[in-house]
Amino acid sequence: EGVQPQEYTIIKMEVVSPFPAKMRVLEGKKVFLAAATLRPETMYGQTNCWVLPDGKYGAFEINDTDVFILTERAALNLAYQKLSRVPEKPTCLVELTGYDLIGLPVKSPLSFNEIIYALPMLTILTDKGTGIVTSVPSDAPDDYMALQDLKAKPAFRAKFGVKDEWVLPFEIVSIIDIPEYGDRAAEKVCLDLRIKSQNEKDKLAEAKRLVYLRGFTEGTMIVGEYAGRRVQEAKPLLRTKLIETGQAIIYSE
Ligand code: A2H
Repeated sequence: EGVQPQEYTIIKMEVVSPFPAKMRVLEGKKVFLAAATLRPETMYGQTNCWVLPDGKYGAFEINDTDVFILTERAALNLAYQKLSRVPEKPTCLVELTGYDLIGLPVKSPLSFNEIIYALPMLTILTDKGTGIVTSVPSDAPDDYMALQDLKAKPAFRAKFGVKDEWVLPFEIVSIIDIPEYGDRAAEKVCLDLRIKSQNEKDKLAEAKRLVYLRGFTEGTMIVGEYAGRRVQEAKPLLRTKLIETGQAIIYSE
C-alpha cells in the first residue's frame, strides 16, 4: 500500500436479478458490485466492469438491505469506516471468485448503457481499491486494451466463458474532448503507441501518463449535466451528486 491515503469513489453497480445459483442466498437483497474509481465524472462512458478471474471476493453486508461484492480487504476497510452491518466487523454472506462474477449484468450510475456486464481483466490488483474496476474505454488505456483483447480474440473470450453479447455490442462512448487527443483519447494513444494487449505494462504506463494528465487539466465534458464544463470542475460536482443520491460512497485506504 502507498504511504499517501487514496480517496476513491465507490460506484454502486446494482446486480440485476435473478442471481446465478451460487448467489441465490442473496436474492431479496440489494446487491452491488462495488467499483473503486478516481474519475467519477467518466461514468457516462461505462461499457462493462472488470473482475480478476482468480481473485477472491465476498458478498459483504453493508447494512440491513445492501450487500457489496468486493475483496475482504476492502470490506474490512469499509467496516472501519462505519460501512458494515455489524460495527467494525465485515460479515460475508457468500464467498465468490472472479469466475463466479463474469457475465453478471449490472446497472451502473450515469452509464448510457443501461445494462453492462462483468468481464475478466488480468491486471487487476487485489491489494488496491475493491478489486472491482469499472470500465471506461474512451478515457482509460487499461480499459481500452482489456476490452480490445476480448473483442479481437474469440479464443480469449472462450477461455473465460465470455459470451459475444456481453462484449461485441458495446462501442466506445465519447464523453470528454481533449485538445489534440480528441474524444476517444485512450484509443488514440493506444494506437499511436502500437499497444498490442493489456499485458504491455510499460507502454500502458506511458499511455496512462499521457492521457490522464491532459484529460484532467485540459479535458472538457461533452455529455451529461455539465457538458461544456471542464473535467476539473465537473468531477467534484458529479461526485457530490452521486454520493447525495445514494449511488456512490467515499472510500479511503
Ligand atoms: B479509474 P490508483 Cl476513465 N487494480 O476509474 C487495477 N486498477 C484499478 C484497481 C485495481 N484494484 N482499482 C481501481 N483501478 C483503476 C476510471 C478511470 C480511472 C478513468 C481514467 C483513469 C483512471 C475507469 N476505469 O485511473 O493506482 C480505476 O480506474 C487513473 C489512475 O489508485 C481507478 O480509477 O491511482 C484507478 O485505477 C485507481 O488507480
